[in-house]
Amino acid sequence: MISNARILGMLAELARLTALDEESLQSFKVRAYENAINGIEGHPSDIAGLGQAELVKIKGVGASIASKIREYVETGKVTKLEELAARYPPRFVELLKIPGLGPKTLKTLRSELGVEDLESLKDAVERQALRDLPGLGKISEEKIARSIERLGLHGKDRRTPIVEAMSVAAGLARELEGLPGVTSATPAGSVRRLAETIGDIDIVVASTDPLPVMGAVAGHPEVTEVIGSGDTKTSVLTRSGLQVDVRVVAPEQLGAALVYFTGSKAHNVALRQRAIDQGLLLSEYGLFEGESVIAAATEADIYAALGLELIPPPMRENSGEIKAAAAGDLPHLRLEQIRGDLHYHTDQSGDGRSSLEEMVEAAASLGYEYVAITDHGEDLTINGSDRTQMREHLARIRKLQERYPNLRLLFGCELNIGPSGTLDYDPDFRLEFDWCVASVHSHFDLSAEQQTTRILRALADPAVNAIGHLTGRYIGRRPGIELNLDAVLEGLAVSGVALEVNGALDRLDASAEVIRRAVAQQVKLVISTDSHHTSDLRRMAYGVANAQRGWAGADDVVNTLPVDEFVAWAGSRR
Ligand code: DGT
Ligand code: CA
Ligand code: CA
Ligand code: ZN
Repeated sequence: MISNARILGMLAELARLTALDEESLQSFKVRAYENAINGIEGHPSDIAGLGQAELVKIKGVGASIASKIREYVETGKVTKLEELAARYPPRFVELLKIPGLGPKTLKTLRSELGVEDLESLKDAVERQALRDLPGLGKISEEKIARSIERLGLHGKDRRTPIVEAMSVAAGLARELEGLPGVTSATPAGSVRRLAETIGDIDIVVASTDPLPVMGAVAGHPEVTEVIGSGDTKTSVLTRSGLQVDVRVVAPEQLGAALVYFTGSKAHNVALRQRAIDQGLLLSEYGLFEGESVIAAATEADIYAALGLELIPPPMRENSGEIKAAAAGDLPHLRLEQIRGDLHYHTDQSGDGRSSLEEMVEAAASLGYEYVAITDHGEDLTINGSDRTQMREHLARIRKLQERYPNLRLLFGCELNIGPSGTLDYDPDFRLEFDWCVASVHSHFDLSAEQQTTRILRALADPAVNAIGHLTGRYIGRRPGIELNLDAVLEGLAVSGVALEVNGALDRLDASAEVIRRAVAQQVKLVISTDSHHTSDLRRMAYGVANAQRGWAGADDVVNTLPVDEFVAWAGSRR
């Protein structure tokens, strides 16, 4: 069965190529694809089995898109997409990721300078050929040159941001799980450890029958090239240029294979040494004493046989976790311990895509005890709400609260931190909110000193409970603001303002490194999804994983608190 994720990938590709073709990211057709994507993301079940008439009932899906979905499900292809892909090969489309290069500019570069891929673009930049083209100039040329460097798009060590790799890995694993003989398919390697960027995707499949898995991977419609294949291992390249290694292992050896292929390599080496010190041998097939198997089926068995607590994958970087696990000192944090989400937009925000009612229902269905609705404040002009709008919004939240006796709705706001650390509204109005997260959304180029002063001033405000996405980075696309981190962490620790662990995979902000330093300085953390759509709620799992990667335990995380304690804590600075 074709997953919704794959259909969404097909539509996103259509949107991207159509934008290129029509030289506009805003054309009617592009928006139609985006609306369909929104609608399908919100759809609760698989849509591959739906007919034309049922498909058009999904919000945002019209007749033309519905028939493309049917074509894709029935034939594995979409004629329109094939046509566009022939004119715009992946190596050309990839250039769209470079900030400053829109569809219009790209078309000009292609027709005027023969730019077809990154190599020819770099040549053109080096020849200083861009500056003489209409609409470009010297400044744009330099900006594009810097973007190319920053993206690291060139060469063999090109790494892919986790947000892209995760969706490919998770989608493929889900499809492989549907094959005969397969008992599980798990993304391993750096994806499972939640590294920020990914070299290649590794998937470990447990099955009694490797053959159908090998066939499905090599013949996958997203695969453009098979790099290598054997009885139990296949390596392929996807349409977007990602390498995927799939390995099939016997179900009774799954634990050993997962430990091995999850890595990191440095963690494996240290683990193997520990085995040797105990007179044992650890391999991808199991933990052995001579010829006999000591442990192999589960990861927990292997770690236990080595005298260790089970180490969560995000911590497996050989940075002290083996020693801590041996001493029983690992921090403990599980997704199930999270009792509420505290960064949460509705369509009250210009960029929110689900209604208040939908968002609250989604939080309730996860069993949360509390949720803070944090739509943008008035300073974010297109997206924000003024006082009157916020008061009306509050009235709707209070009314809705009556229907949810077991879910506390907090009236919140995402305040915008201005360039000098000022916040939206005035001090009294800000205190009307139950919960505020304050974040940077602009002025990324100020000096580290200015940014530090800016954040410290914002967190001194008594209405502020947390600092959202601390650096404002987008992994692989935009570097974060520079900061004096020690000063900021100390400010947080002293004021009792929490540091947000933002679960959006393109942000992962604060980074694991910053989280680890924050935990060491006893800064409180809040793990949030920054949801703009009901389908974003699943980011909580990534937030928890990144907090684990930063060695956070449940005690460090305020949204593990029961509702009354949490509300008391949130109000304590007011
Ligand atoms: P990546 O792909 O560069 O983002 O990073 P990983 O960690 O996914 O590395 P990858 O794909 O080369 O290998 C997957 C896992 O396989 C790795 O995390 C640990 C294991 N592995 C690979 N090569 C070695 C090795 O030479 N020795 C040991 N002990 N383990 C290895
Ligand atoms: Ca890998
Ligand atoms: Ca690999
Ligand atoms: Zn937000």
